[in-house]
Amino acid sequence: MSQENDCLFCKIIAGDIPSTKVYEDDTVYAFKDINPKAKVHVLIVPKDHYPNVAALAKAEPARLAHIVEVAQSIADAEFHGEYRLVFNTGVDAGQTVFHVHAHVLTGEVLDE
Ligand code: DGP
Repeated sequence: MSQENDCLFCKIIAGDIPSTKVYEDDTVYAFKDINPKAKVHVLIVPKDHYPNVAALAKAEPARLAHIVEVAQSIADAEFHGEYRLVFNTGVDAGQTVFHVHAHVLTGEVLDE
């Protein structure tokens, strides 16, 4: 796995910073967001470091598709398969952690 020094989510994946695991396999890790914006708010990250979703899509499109599958399975379990999937990309779009992460928002009816 390629990881980066001083990356918060690489440290979470490595177990150096605690998190509440929702799902894990060989390629991705999913955990509860520390500041939930919905009843269920899960972050899904690739275990390898990519700075944003475009970099992941270019390098490993199958892993991006897998992240969507994992999001679907979380929503299937939590809220009849319906969910919002968000990738903030860039500071001005609200990205604060530069290790690509999918926000999965579900578990309740969401406002627009
Ligand atoms: P973004 O703004 O799209 O980069 O989202 C970063 C998210 O990461 C934000 O919703 C809060 C979450 N977050 C930040 N630090 C931690 C942490 O230490 N643990 C967990 N579980 N989530 C974190």
